[in-house]
Amino acid sequence: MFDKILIANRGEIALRILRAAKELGIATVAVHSTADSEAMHVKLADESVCLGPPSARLSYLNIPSLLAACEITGAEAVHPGYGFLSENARFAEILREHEIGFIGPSPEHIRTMGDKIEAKRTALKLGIPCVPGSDGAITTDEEGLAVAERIGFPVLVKAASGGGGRGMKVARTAEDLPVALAAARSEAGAAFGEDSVYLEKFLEQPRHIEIQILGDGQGNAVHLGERDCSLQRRHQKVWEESPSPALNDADRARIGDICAKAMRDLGYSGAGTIEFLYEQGEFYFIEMNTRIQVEHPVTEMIAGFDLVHEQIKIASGSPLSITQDDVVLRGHAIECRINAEHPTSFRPSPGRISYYHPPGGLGVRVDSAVYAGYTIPPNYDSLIGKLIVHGRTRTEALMRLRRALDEFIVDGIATTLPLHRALVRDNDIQNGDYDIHWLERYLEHHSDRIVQEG
Ligand code: MV4
Repeated sequence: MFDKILIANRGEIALRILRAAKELGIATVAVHSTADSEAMHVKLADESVCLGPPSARLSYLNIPSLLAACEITGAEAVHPGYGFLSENARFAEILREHEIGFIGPSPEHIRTMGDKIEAKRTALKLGIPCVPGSDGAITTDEEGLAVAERIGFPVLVKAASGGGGRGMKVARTAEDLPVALAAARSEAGAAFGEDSVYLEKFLEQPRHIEIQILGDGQGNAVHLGERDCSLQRRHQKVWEESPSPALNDADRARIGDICAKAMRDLGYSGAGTIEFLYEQGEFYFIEMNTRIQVEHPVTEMIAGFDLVHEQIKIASGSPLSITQDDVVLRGHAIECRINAEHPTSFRPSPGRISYYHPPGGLGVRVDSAVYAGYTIPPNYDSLIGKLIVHGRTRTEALMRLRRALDEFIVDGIATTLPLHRALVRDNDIQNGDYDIHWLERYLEHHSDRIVQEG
């Protein structure tokens, strides 16, 4: 096991990783920008190193500074958290060249899954069901038309290097297709500097359901059920839950076993998430994330074990300590993301938190790094905390969530708490009756009321 690790992140996830390391008896090194000198992850770590100025490019993404921080402190491995360098294959490779551990999968697996075309080809080969579409990149309008006619309209043009929905265009007819191809290509080129595109059948009203997996790269892999992340706005998740209100036990076992077997065959090492669209009883692979995700606590609450502990143990060379039979999913968990944003316009609201009172009690977990008197800097993601509740049933989880949201006080800045207080009271949400487009439609109709009642 490692004696000391460096956490190349900030905010709630840096704290989350610190806690896991401390429980395993591992010393911790925090890194920070000059904007984060007063941040909680710096206060709670055993040591800290300032990486550079506020701009992420010059601090949290600064690989030479991170290597120097490892060298100075003697950290044996780096946990990248999510975002920042977590899915940068080159970073994982550089650490390997310097004989520093990377708490995550191999650079090869990160690279494969980072290229959406390569990821899909790999998924297909591993027996994971995919959305019908092109076999690889589309280079001409004629090629695109041939694929579209084979799979049927509407089709979706996607960027191979894509992420966050950028470079995605729908074509409803053959006439739309050349325009969609050109638009997706130019958007992808501008955003990612790489303009390969591919084609898929467009699914009109799916849910977003993802499977959590753990592999040890030594022939073992398990799945930990699914998370339903359909409640999103502009590709930012807002509310996640497990189990999905849409799945039955047979569906879960079927897709879970497919994913676990695929990860064994791939020799995947670490935590990962296989993302699917789910429509009319069928799963369609879209992407794989090779990192710990923001919403991982939802899985932890029903599985009852610590995913970051597992990540650290796997990276240090231990085989998985659990088999699929040891995975028992109990009850229901829901996570609400609390952002320093206006609750309906989602305009960022950095600034000083004048008063802070998180909820507590049975089945309530708050993962956050803020405190009363803390000033949220304007330079980073606006996530300031996550409220996760657990109950024996979905109904119990919803009642507990309503109570916990009503207790939660964050004064001095705008937050998305009022949105969550409205969502937990909504009929469709209570019935589990929502898809990936539900939240944006809801916001069109209910924004005034959310602001008034919040
Ligand atoms: C799709 C789709 C419909 N059909 N693929 C959006 C981002 C990227 N991760 C995948 N995305 C989608 N892919 C096919 N073939 C609809 C979306 C999509 C979406 C997916 C998950 C969660 C929210 C979404 C919002 C809009 C579009």
